[in-house]
Amino acid sequence: MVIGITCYPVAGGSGIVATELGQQLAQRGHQVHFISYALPFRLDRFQKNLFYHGVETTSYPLFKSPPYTLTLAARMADVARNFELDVLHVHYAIPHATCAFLAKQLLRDFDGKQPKIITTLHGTDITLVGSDPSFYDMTRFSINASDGVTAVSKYLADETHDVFKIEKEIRVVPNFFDASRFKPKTGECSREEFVNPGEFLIAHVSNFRPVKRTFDVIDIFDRIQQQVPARLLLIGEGPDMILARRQINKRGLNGRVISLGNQSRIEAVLPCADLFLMPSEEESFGLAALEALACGVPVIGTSGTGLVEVVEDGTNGFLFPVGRTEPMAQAALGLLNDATKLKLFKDTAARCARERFATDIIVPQYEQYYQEVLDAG
Ligand code: GMT
Repeated sequence: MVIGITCYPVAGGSGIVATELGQQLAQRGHQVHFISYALPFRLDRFQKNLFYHGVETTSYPLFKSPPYTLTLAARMADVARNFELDVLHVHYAIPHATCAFLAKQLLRDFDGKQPKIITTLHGTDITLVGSDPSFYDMTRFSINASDGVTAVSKYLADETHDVFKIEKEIRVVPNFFDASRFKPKTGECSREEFVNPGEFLIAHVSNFRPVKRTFDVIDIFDRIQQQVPARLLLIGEGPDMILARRQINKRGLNGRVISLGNQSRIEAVLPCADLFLMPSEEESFGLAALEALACGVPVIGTSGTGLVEVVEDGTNGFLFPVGRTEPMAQAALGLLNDATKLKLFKDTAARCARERFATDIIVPQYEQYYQEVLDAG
């Protein structure tokens, strides 16, 4: 198939899933065309069958901000015309599903192949952004106008049906990881780079937005390090990072926190960690948690979110209601203080992740869905 993919190119779950999917599809012989304003974050090396089409963002004094939505739609139509796309797969409803609809309108007079539009919902496009009253109608319209819609968890599909009163089927295709890269022992980095002998390494990866509850991460870690020697490894960047640093200073934790910023290859670092913290307010899936599990790192996170579909509570991690940092820290300590249990959780984490979410299980689900949408005419 010839597949167009549009996503946000910056570090963030939806862009990462789109990029990994494009790479996997290209490996499986499809021709994949990325259309975005910058080269996606993890698309950092040449690969056969993979192409990139940049979108210009032209500024003009009259525009409050450059109308990216319009230039993106025009570029989508252009790529569809030139490469005869079978499918245009957009990740994140706003504005990508709307742009795809516009592109389709631009292609109305085109005699060649008309691409099918598939929208994948990732989470904040529905739970936060999409349900903002000013985005509600446009999001609902764009989902309904897509030829096919997928969501990364049942939790998100249900939420979309509820909030947007969508009647069409939303296919659940969970996120996935490349088992040849995300595994417990890669030999790429060693614990000694982060911790002294006898210390534990607690990791957190996010875009440091309020929804991630960075303060809870620090609070859980603080409680842990008061009981056992430990260091906190922070990966990613975002608006709450400055406040987080202040909090770390205030609690006198400076010497115990290591910050690496955005890393395009977290699989090199994650296997060094003992535990992963994801106490988010909202999480449609929790890709970073899955990548941690795949590297053999148990997860402490929040129940009542899509994490319940990823983390097996009591088996490869523990889930608690949002904000319950005390029991989260106690659960972490329960593992760190029991070497046999920690080893069991680590082994189970990697095994469960591989059995349920490896690329060879999930990517064919996307291929099959593309085919179903194409066959539907
Ligand atoms: O987590 C974020 O805020 C980034 C966001 C995105 O779209 O880039 O992530 C969402 O999509 C990821 C990939 O499907 C999911 O794993 C995350 O759970 C989801 N984030 C939220 O729901 C908060």
